[in-house]
Amino acid sequence: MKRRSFLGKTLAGSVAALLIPKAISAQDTPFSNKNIKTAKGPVSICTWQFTKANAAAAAALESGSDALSASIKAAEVEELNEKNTTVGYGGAPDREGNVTLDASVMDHLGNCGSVVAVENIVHVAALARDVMEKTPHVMLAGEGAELFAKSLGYKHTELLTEESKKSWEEWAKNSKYKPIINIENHDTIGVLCLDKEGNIGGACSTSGLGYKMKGRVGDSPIIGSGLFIDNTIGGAVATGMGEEVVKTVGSFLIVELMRQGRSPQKACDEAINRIIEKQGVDVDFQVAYIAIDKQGNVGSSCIHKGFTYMHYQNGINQNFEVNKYINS
Ligand code: SD4
Repeated sequence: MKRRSFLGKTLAGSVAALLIPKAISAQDTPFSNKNIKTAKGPVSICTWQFTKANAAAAAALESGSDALSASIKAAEVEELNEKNTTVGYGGAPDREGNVTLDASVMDHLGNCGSVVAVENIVHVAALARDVMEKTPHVMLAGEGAELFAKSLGYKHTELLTEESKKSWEEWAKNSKYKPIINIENHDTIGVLCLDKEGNIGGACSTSGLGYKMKGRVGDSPIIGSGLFIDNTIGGAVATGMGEEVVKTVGSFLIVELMRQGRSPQKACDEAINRIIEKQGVDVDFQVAYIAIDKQGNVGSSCIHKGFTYMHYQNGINQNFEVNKYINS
């Protein structure tokens, strides 16, 4: 059997090892649900260095918000951030110049909702929740999702900013279609929260691949791929090349591996390993996962160096760099 070694995380700042999230010391012993003790304080984690977004989730959790509402608060920060070209307003368009957004949410009861290829609506994570709560369905796509949003009073917003239009026009000069998600060009927000009640909820929001084919859908709105939560076990969320996440049903896989006794860290490593085993280590795309268990232990793994995530607990909101996965 191959021994997988993962170099763990180094703090992006110069904070002592004591502050490293518990994932590193998490045990890999199988556990039975009745023995689970939840973390003392609430925990929120999110992909990338979205400090403000994670702080928004943390503030909500500290004031008693449920995990799903807090996760959506974090997603909303990035959906409004026009500098983030992979989420919401200012997101990169498809190759025809249309910005289309994907999002999903899941709560502690196992309910979920998602929206796919939505235009003209900024807050698609909240919209995914509305699909979950106000319709008998799980997914709404395209125009139907937009009409539903408008029927609820969501405002019409032109999502293509001057800046992203300029970049797209530049790209369109050659319109070379090579959709690659590497280290530099993606910033999807995936959030997982553990609230004061010990419940887990999460959200994921993205504009997907920049200059994608019209109609292309990634992993983010696919429950089990971009996001999955089982409140008795934990949750996971993905960022990176969605096609590879979908092929391995990554987030569901991580939660199931945690159910079998793996720590969030080992479960994330294994999900990355499933991709690398098929594709080799020299792939030019990036995939990264973050995961949390019922006790508040967290883990994260990615194919290439360059991925970071935010972790909040007990008043400390920090960014952690994840070393690239090493299979030895
Ligand atoms: C997708 N996973 O649509 C998303 C892209 C992404 O940061 O994560 N970008 O495939």
